[in-house]
Amino acid sequence: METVKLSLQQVNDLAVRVLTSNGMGADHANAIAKVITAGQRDECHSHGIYRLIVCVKSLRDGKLNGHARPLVQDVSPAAVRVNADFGYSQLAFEMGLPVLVEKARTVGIAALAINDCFHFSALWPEVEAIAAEGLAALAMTPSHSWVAPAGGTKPVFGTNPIAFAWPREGALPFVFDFATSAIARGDIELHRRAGKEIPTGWAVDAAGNPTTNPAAALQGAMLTFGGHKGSALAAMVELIAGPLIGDLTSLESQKFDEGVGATPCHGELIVAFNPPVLAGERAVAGSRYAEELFDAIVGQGARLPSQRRFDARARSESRGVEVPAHLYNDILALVRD
Ligand code: NDP
Ligand code: PYC
Repeated sequence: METVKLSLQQVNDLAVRVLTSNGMGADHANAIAKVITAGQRDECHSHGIYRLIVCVKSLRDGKLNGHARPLVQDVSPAAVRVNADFGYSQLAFEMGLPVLVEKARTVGIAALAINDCFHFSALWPEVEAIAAEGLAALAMTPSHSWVAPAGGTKPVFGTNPIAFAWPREGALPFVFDFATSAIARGDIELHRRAGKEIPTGWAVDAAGNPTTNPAAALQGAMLTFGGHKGSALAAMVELIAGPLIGDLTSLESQKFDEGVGATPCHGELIVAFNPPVLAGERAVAGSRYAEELFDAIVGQGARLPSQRRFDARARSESRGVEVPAHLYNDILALVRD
């Protein structure tokens, strides 16, 4: 496959150029470029520069507010809300983060609810940003109704990711971040672009039959990971990152879209935990037990989640990234002069 080599700065500059030339405000474009560059750097291809295609579509279709002014509301000693004003979620997260961190440091546990946001990104940049402050973090968000419940064949849930980070002294944090569907929808879209089949178990076609055809999967229903267990977790994400914070489920987000095919628009829930407050004088022992847990995992040859990503990060930071030439050309074609 023909590829184009780019430095991380070039990826960032390209993302800003694509977004601002399509009418997005520079503050939003910079915040989005940061997470897209991080996705490409960490070889999370479903949430790297490929996402610019969907971002531009959403901007051009006029549903999204490219100049949104997020509003931060201090709701209670342990809760902050940011209304994203129907813009993308990144700027709202950046504005809510310091308030969330301050509250979690004081109270021990605090929640950031983001409302009315268009959401396309991976969640690990957010939980990692919280872990960098010495806090543990959990984040969840719905999407559009693309995923069938276990035992069914019709889409109800979003791909509903759950991300978690645990801060570690002198080491990169423990982080996982996965969709509650068998795979992110973006990965199925990338298979379709590349003309590759998908594995069985990811989706059914519109008639409810198992399929390995990505286009049929996108028109049918995706499946949850882990059968009824992933299905219950997907329902939990719908509830606590939807109605609990006064926002839409994936079914409602799909209706709001009105067939446009824009990025899903709904809410996001992010919770931060401060171990020294919650564990008190047991916090030092707690950190030791956590390290023993990680040692017991890697000590038998298993790997920690995010290790692949961190290895990719180190490579990309020294050598830059390789982007498929057809994807690079499609993205360049989005620039409006
Ligand atoms: P994957 O199935 O690729 O990976 C999920 C997690 O499992 C990662 O933390 C990964 O670490 C880890 N992992 C994978 N293999 C192993 C292994 N052998 N041992 C230990 N850990 C492992 O992710 P998904 O396709 O489910 O999701 C991809 C991304 O899509 C996520 O970042 C998610 O936030 C995003 N997404 C966003 C949505 C949104 O609405 N905004 C919706 C759905 C998904 P590693 O990365 O190091 O391999
Ligand atoms: O890949 O499933 C996905 C996804 C949905 C919204 C953003 N990413």
